Amino acid sequence: MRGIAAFMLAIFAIASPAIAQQKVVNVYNWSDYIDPKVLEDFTKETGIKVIYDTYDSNETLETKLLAGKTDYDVVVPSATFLQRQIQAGVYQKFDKSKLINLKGLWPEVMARLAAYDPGNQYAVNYMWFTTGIAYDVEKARLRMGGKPVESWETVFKPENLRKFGDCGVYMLDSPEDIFTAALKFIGLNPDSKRPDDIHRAADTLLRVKPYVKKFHSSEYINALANGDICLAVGWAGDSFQARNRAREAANGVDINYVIPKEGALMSLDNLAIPKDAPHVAEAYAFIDFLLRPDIAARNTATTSFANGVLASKPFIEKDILNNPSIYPRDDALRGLYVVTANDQATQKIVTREWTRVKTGR
Ligand code: N2P
Repeated sequence: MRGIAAFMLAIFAIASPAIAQQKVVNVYNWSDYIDPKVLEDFTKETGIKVIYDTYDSNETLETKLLAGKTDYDVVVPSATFLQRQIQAGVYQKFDKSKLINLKGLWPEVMARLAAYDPGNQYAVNYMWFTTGIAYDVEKARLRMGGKPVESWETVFKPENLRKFGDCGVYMLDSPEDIFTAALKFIGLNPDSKRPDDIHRAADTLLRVKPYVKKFHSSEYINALANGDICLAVGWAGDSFQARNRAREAANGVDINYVIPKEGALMSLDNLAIPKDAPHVAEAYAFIDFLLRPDIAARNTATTSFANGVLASKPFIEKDILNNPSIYPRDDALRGLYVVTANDQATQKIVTREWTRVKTGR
């Protein structure tokens, strides 16, 4: 008996280094941006453990990527940031033979992404979406005298936003999303890089700032769902997550989201592998798993964001697929605007002006 025990122990001693070396992938993604069960299923199928960390701003991701080695294997930059980061040498080119599910990608979406990543060499689209206005249907009705929320005027005219001051307004803590909307509202090019224009966008915001409770890019989901706020400039999927959370809580809060009639920013969030990623094979396995049509559909079902896999459409529930604020129809798509990457000098001005908006200095 003792002999067998000793033998078993010896076997364990030999086997344990293999256990300690379990394969892992380090993923850094936006918060509220995946079905958590997808991560479990990936590990079940591949044996690769996912070490998962989240952020809620491109600036946070960029600061880490530019500071040097991160240990991340998969990150999810928005297209404009991706473009600047590609130029900074942050990413490795894809070996497309390692991604069999590339075939299901959405050609139009990848073509839009190619404006930032020519030839689609460094990234594939994960989700795409608009930045618009989320609001509490009943509280907005009372404050708008029955008129619909449909215009950036609700947000950027002080006399309008003022009416929402008492029930709470949040805005994304993201100059790209907010300055471009303000530029559109004042009739300037949302993609303007002119310092004067950026300054005017900041001034527009400073006029409505007294009615903004917080600039934050993830807390608005729960704040809307709980009834703590009644209006947010936010992202489409997050806004519908707020609606779903309120419905689950059956708390009487009804949230809607609108793409303003003047147009809205369309953004693309994309999967990329940093140049110094320690687990490249696992990164490919993870990205390929996310591109599997049934998996992409599950992530859309959980997050209410449109994904970049055209082949996932048959797996997506009709109420999401037919929601034009999530999957805009062709005519609405034409009304959306896109922006290009800021060079470093412009980005500095944007950061300075954004700080002026948030701190008043
Ligand atoms: C996820 C938000 C992702 C959209 N909650 C902004 N990149």
